[in-house]
Parts: sequence; structure tokens; C-alpha cells
Amino acid sequence: MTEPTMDIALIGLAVMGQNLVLNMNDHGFKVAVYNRTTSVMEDFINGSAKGTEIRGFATLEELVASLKRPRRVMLLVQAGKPVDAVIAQLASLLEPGDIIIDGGNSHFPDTQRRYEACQEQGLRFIGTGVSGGEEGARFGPSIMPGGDPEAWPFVKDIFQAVSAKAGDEPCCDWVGSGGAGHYVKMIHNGIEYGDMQLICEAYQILHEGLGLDNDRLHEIFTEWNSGELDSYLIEITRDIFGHREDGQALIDVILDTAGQKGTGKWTGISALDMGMPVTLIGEAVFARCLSALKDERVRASKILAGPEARFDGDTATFIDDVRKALYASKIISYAQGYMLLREASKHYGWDLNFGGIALMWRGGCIIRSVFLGRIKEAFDANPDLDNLLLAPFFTQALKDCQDGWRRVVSQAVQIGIPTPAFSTALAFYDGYRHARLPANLLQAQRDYFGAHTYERLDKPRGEFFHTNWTGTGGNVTSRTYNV
Ligand code: NBP
Repeated sequence: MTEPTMDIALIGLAVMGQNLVLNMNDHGFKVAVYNRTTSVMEDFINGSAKGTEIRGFATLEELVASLKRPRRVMLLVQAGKPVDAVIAQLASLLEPGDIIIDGGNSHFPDTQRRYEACQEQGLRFIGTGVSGGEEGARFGPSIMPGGDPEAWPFVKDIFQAVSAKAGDEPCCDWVGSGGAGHYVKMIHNGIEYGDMQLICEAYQILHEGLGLDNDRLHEIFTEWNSGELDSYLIEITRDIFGHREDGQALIDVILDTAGQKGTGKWTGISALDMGMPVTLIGEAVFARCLSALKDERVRASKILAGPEARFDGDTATFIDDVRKALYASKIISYAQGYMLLREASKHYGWDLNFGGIALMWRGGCIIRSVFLGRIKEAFDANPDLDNLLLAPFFTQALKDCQDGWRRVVSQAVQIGIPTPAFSTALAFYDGYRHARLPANLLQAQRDYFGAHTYERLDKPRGEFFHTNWTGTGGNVTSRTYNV
């Protein structure tokens, strides 16, 4: 019988699993590993894990038997059915109080369901977002754990040791119960979609609109990365523009159809479910969908006309305007993401710590940036902040950027370059800062054709009115005001 000396087990030795295990080993934790295909485990043990404290097991029985109690078993297998399959296998081997951690990109309702099912069996379940890809897993990812709060004290030391650090602070803290960890990871990924789309729009304007080449784009992104836009995604974009193969800029030969794995779509669906206007992430998802229609677009490009107008302004000024448009739109995107987090927190009873989430995203993950430090400061200064846009720092930043931002959106419209994310961000800004929107007319229309009733400015809220608009309608009102 194997002596139970191992601190934690990890199942699933693909790219994320192997790197996270090596990271845990670096921090002094004894990790037991298992992989469905045993040869993968053996190659790992005899390869990059050689000479470490990591131990491999060919069966789940042996793996579980090697663990100290309460047993901690982390899964980094493909999201979806494989997670349920592994949990089912583990359930009969574990004892009440043992902990199962799913570190994959699971959808939060699945995590909620697994948490409840494990609870019924006396097991403690954690669903945790892990962001940062291969390098993050190896040297410090952002980790967003949620699930059974009783399990947190047993994994806190390991997770906070291996996570990225922002200054001295770990980019990992307890997010909330049930599916909260995977929800926050989902929003992270949605925001990542938005950030990437904004950068792509800046690229198209600068490249196609202004005719700038990759060397100039490399310089511009180098400069941007030293200011308020300083972030991982701007940094890798700078490097992409500088990357050549056989003298050819690689970016110029990459097919323009974007893939997606679904987390952006899930964010959009959740936004619709919660009734939150997370328009920028929605546009980012649709922009990927449009990009995927490559053959159709190629055919349409030969038929549909664009404007005659070409950019004829001052290039240097306009480049700075694009920077402002990017920065302002990014503020809007994060504000929208936080609106959704706030609503979900209320809806699911998670009591999310918004400043803590900004800190978790501050390092290790794909959206890491200097900017997230500003968000953390805004929530530290006022944890009950209604909206990020109302934090003085961001209110001022939007004020400083808005003229340039408007010039970019209107110029893009004039010269026929699509900027769905820049444009929707600006439309949201203008909508959010309007005390009065044209929904009075909308309510009148709804009442006209469906007797859905309306409230009046000159009467108390909650009092509903119906008008017989045509003189031929009846006095019966619909009970579906919110449909
Ligand atoms: P993959 O998502 O490619 O999953 C491969 C692993 O799942 C292998 O170890 C495979 O075992 C195992 N597996 C499968 Br598939 N079906 C299984 C089953 N029925 N029972 C047991 N094991 C099974 O690995 P990854 O790219 O390392 O990602 C792991 C998780 O982390 C995923 O949820 C992913 O979405 C998430 N994630 C990935 C990244 C990234 O950059 N790759 C970043 C952040 C999060 P086998 O060797 O026997 O086939």
C-alpha cells in the first residue's frame, strides 16, 4: 500500500496540467499525477518531471491512496463530459470531506450542478478558473476559485503560492460559492474577447485606413504599451507586428477567420439573461462570427460598394485619437463586464468582491494590465460604486478621450472601416449619460399595439396607465409589462 504522503493530485496531463504540476512542485508541494492515457503520464514523469518530487500513478485507486487527508484532487481535463466522467470515477474512491477541484474552462451552471451533486455525497467541490495559458500555468496563473467555501482553507496555500503576484499580492482569492469562480472566469474571457476586438479595430484603421505598415504598427504598439494601455495583449500585438518568417511579416499571411471556444458567447447569453447591456463583448463575439464567413465576404467584396472617401487628416494626430478610442472603449467594456458581475452577484447570492476580482486579473492572465490596478483602486475607494464610469479616475479619462474617440468613430464611418466595438462603446456611453432616452416612445408603441401599459413622469413610479390610442381598443390591459 502506498504511504499517503502526497499533498495534492492532478488528473489530466495535457498542456495546462503538466505546467501547473511543475509550478506546484517548484513551490514545494508533493504532487501525484494521473492521466487517462498512461503513456502520457509516463512520458511526463520520465521527461520534464524527472528529478522532481512529482509521482505518477497508472490507476486512480493508487493515486487516491497516495494522498494525505483531506484528499485534494484537481482535474485539468477537457471541459464538458470528461469532467463528469472523472468525478464519477473519483466519487467511489474518495471519503466525505475530500475535495475535488475542477480547474478547466467549465461552464458555470455545470459547476453549480457538480457542486450540489458532490455536496450530496459529502464531497467538497471547487470550480476554479485558471487563466494565463501554458506560460501562466507554469510560472503563475490567475486563479479564480469558487464552490464550497469549507474547502477553501485546504487549498488556499497551494493556490496562492502558485498563482501570479501583483506586487506582493497573489492573483488568487476566494470568489464565492457554487459556480462563482467559473462565472468570473467566463467574464474574464468575455472581456478578453472585447480587448482583442478593440485592438483589431485599431489595427484595421491604422493599417487599412492610414496605410501604416507593420514596422510602424510595431512602433505604435511599443509606445502604447508604455502608457495607460500597458497590458499583455498590447505587448503581444507589438511582437506580432515585428514577427517575420523568411523576410515576410507573418501577420500578412494569416487567414482572417477567427475561431472561438464559447466563453464569449456564454458571457453574451448571461448578459441577455441578466438584462445587462454588455454590448461590447456581444459585438466582439459577432465580429468573430462575421470573420468566419470568409468565402461569403470575398464574394460580397466584389459586389457591394463602399464610400469614395479616403483619410486625409493629420496622421500623427489621428494615431493618438485611435489610442484614445481604444482606451475609452476599453473602459466601457470593463464597466459593462462589472455591471454584469454585479447583477449576477445579486441574482445568484454570491457577494462578489469586485476589487478582489480586479486584483485576480491584475497578473498572470490574458487581460492583465496596469489598467486593472485602477479598477482595484476605484473599488477600494468605494466598494459600493454604482458603475466604474462614475469613479472619478474613469470619468476624467473618458472626458479626456472622448473628442478623439468621436473623431475615430466618425472617420471610420466616412471611410467605410467597420468598428463595431469602438462604435457600440461610444453609443453605450452616450446612452448611459442620457437622463432621458426615447423609450417613452417605445412604451407608447407597446401600449398602442399590445396594451402593455406605461408609467408617467408626472405620476409616482409603479402606477401604470393604458390609453385607448385608436378609440376602438378596449380597456383591458396586458399583464406582461416586461415582455
Ligand atoms: P485539453 O482540454 O486538451 O484536455 C486534454 C486532457 O483531458 C488530456 O489529459 C486527456 O487525457 C483528458 N481527457 C479527455 Br480529452 N477526456 C477524458 C476522460 N473522459 N477522462 C479522463 N481524461 C480525459 O487540455 P488543456 O489544453 O491542458 O486544458 C485543460 C483544461 O484547462 C480545459 O478545460 C481547458 O479549456 C482549460 N484551459 C486551457 C487553457 C490553454 O491555454 N490550453 C487555458 C486556460 C484553461 P488523454 O491524454 O487520455 O486524452
